[in-house]
Amino acid sequence: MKIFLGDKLVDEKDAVVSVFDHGLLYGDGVFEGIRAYNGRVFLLDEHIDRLYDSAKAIALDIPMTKAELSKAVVDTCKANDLFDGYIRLVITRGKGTLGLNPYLCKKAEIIIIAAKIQLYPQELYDNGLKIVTVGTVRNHTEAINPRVKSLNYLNNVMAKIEAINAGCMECLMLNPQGQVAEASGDNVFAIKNGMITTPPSWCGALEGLTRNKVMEIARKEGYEVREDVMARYDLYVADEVFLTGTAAEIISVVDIDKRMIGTGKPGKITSELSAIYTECACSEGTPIA
Ligand code: PXG
Repeated sequence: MKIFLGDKLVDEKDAVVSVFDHGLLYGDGVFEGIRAYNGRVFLLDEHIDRLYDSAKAIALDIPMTKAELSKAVVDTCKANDLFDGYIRLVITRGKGTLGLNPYLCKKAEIIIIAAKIQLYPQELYDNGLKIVTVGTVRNHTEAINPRVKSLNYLNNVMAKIEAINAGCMECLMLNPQGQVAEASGDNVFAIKNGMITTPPSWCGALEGLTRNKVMEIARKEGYEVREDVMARYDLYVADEVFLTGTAAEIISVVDIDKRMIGTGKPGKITSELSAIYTECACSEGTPIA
């Protein structure tokens, strides 16, 4: 496998970073998870824009232009003959000292891995996911804003641990006010009487690109779509609940905290949106070859 590291493609065995890299020492950095479908990188410009916004929010200078970085992503796919897969784009603060001070890190490190991902088995797409609310509260927006896709994912990892310990593969995270934020690695939507609702990002959700695409598709299909404060109650009594993410795509939730959602089967509107999403993903994007 070829990995993009710093400013060039190298063999996987040579793709090593310093133990003094602040990405490792402090989770100091930002990242994107990107998908390629059918020889195209889906939503590449949107991912690059979000990455630069995340970097700006943590005062991290990415030592490349957006155009150069986009080209590096496409080149990494090409070098690995990856036309369908998952791309992890990571920017760390770079090599520094053992102290926190990020200003002592001379140059941010750029890492691009083009590989495969499968989060959930097909069975769960067919039958839906069971989730629980976890005690780990989503980061306060003035601690680390969840809109920053940072390398510091312990908040999400702690939530995931609780989910798995409870026999679930995903979970529901609330913000410090007790409002619905998102799942550990996905955004959450509810549908009630044909109205589609998802929490606004200020409630502690990453502004997911799958989320944005699904909102765009749903509006085009004539559905009313709102970003609104949500309580767990709104999810419990919804007709349909689903999660969205680059890796997971769209997956139905059929059980939350032992409340059956809707009929207990993936819902009609979710399936309709999911089919259109797949169509878009397979036909739009930046060509690799
Ligand atoms: N919320 C969070 C906290 C995420 O990490 C999403 C929402 C969905 O955003 P996009 O832009 O992908 O629609 C994410 C991204 C995993 C894993 O292993 C999940 C993500 C990233 C990295 C790993 O579950 N999801």
